[in-house]
Amino acid sequence: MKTAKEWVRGSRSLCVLTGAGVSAESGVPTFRGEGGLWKGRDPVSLATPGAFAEDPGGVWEWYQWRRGKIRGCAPNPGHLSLAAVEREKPDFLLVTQNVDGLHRAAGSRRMVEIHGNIWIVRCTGCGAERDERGDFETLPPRCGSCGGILRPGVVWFGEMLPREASEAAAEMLDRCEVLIVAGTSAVVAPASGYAAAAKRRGARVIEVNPDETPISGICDAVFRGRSAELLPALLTD
Ligand code: BJW
Ligand code: ZN
Repeated sequence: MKTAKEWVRGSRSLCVLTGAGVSAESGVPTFRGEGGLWKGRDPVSLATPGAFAEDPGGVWEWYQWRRGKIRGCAPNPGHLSLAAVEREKPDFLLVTQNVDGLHRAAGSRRMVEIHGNIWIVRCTGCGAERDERGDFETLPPRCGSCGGILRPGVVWFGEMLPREASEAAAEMLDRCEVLIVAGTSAVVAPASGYAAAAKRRGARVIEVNPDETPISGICDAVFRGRSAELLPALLTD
């Protein structure tokens, strides 16, 4: 831990990739593993354009359940330590796969949400987007201007990542000296390749996760445990 802290402290350019595990201790369910099921369905099978086309109301029901859960969740010390370290680094980017908005709530600003945000709704008819935190009268909700079906502003399997966010992430992976990968199972592309990309460019890669993942083997340091404890220990304590 002492050496890894020195890498982090000594870096001018720091990138952090986060996944659902970082919000686990805030009470947000992860996708894979224990407690991941929703009404007996695999959440990953719901995060597809096909599932939405077939049953938009059912998929929205899942998103409403998640939005309800997230509404009651607050950032944990892991989120807060990331917001704090951002203020100390000349070059910093937080790349999150999370859609829950907890990094922003914690104060992170130099951040990209590569899988979108669960509070954004987008019209499948006219493309209009807005931040909508309230409930809907009907599911699926409809667009006020064109009557089209609204969808959550997230990225499903088979869809492209938001261009600006993925470009910012790619540029940062090219130049960062240290990459911390926290709370992700590292199985979903393209984020699953970010550790290898940074490593090829000479960055030190540090993993924070209670479990082994497909990227563990290429990491320069691995910390097995919870991010709400380990991120503050690594970044700010
Ligand atoms: C803790 C902890 C604690 C627990 N502290 N840690 C074949 C067909 C079609 C597509 C593909 C294909 N083969 C490959 C693809 C590409 C596809 C992909 O990767 N699929 C693989 C799964 C096979 N990717 C895409 O489609 C992406 N787009 C793309 O690539 O475009 C180009 C392209 C298009 C078409 C074909 C080919 C290329 C888009 C991916 C979008 C992912 N979307 C989701 C849903 C978002 C919306 C929503 O929230 O509903 O994003 S899926 C879901 O997984 C979500 C997450 O962001 C993402 C990653 O999950 P994450 O964050 O890693 O969470 P978990 O639950 O998996 O892991 C939690 C971890 O935390 C675990 O490791 C725990 O140990 C740990 N943990 N407690 C620290 N306290
Ligand atoms: Zn519309």
